[in-house]
Amino acid sequence: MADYPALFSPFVTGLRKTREAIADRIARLLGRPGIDESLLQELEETLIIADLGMPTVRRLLDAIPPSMIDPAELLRFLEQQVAALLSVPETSTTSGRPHVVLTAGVNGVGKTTTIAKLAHRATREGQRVLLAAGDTFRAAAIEQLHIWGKRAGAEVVAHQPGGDPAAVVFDALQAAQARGVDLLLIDTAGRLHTKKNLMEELKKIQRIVAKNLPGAPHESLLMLDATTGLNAAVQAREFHQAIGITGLILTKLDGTAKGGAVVGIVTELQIPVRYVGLGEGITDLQPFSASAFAAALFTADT
Ligand SMILES: Nc1nc2c(ncn2[C@@H]2O[C@H](COP(=O)(O)OP(=O)(O)OP(=O)(O)O)[C@@H](O)[C@H]2O)c(=O)[nH]1
Ligand SMILES: [Mg+2]
Repeated sequence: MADYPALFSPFVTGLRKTREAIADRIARLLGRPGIDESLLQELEETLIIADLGMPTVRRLLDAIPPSMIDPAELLRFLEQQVAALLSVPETSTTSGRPHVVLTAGVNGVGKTTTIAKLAHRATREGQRVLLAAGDTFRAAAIEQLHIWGKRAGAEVVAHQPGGDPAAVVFDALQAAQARGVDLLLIDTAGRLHTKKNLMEELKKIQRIVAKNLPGAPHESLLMLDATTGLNAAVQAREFHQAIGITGLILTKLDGTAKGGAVVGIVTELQIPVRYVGLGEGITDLQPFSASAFAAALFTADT
């Protein structure tokens, strides 16, 4: 399988830990003379180790054509199936100028870092980018956004710590329109999906945006920490119910052996993954590719 284009994909690097956890097993499967019960059992264990989750694992195993006899063919089949599962239909995101992106997620998942990465990508393309410091909870959060803004070449609109995030967002929207900004990224405080008042606050932010710029927010992105594995799906369901998530960003994929959880999460939620975070640096963000991801998961040797 050495001629896989995926070998050159950043997903191979990003999925290193996940791949290390299953690569030996994949190689062993490939070395088998044919497909039998014990191979299928080993395959099941391998997929569970990668954290695809039982429903997805069952679904994949059930889809294997009984006539299939070659293990290499089987792995290619699985790769295609996983790529198909990850290719959920695009959500209806609109565009506008400024293009407004609301971000959300539980504490510490990597929202602010990811906003910096997104800002960096956009400024490098020549876009004018504004960041709204909607996390007014901690003074450090505002300071952090200023630092990232400088690095990314983006402007920042912030209020005093403890202020109303919706008011910051209102000001940022005005500023974005007045200054001819292309992209407005709204940072928000981390919040547990179980805290009703904090979820209401998020809804309020979204309402303020919609009221002041029809059609916005154009995207509501949920950041999920990939190291949480399949548990992230629980958070996603609640956030989706509150604000209607248009896309997912899986952060810290570099730090987990549970990268396969992405398959389970996407299959369950039917929300597309837009980007994955592959490190702490400002350039460590990659647009998600279902086929590259699936290939990286099932390629034994690099
Ligand atoms: N390895 C790795 N670390 C990451 C990635 N993304 C973010 N981090 C780290 O995760 C930690 C938290 O990142 P933040 O961006 O502050 O997370 P946050 O969601 O804004 O946190 P709160 O605002 O406190 O809820 C930092 O140490 C980041 O460097 C990633 O893709 N890979
Ligand atoms: Mg933050």
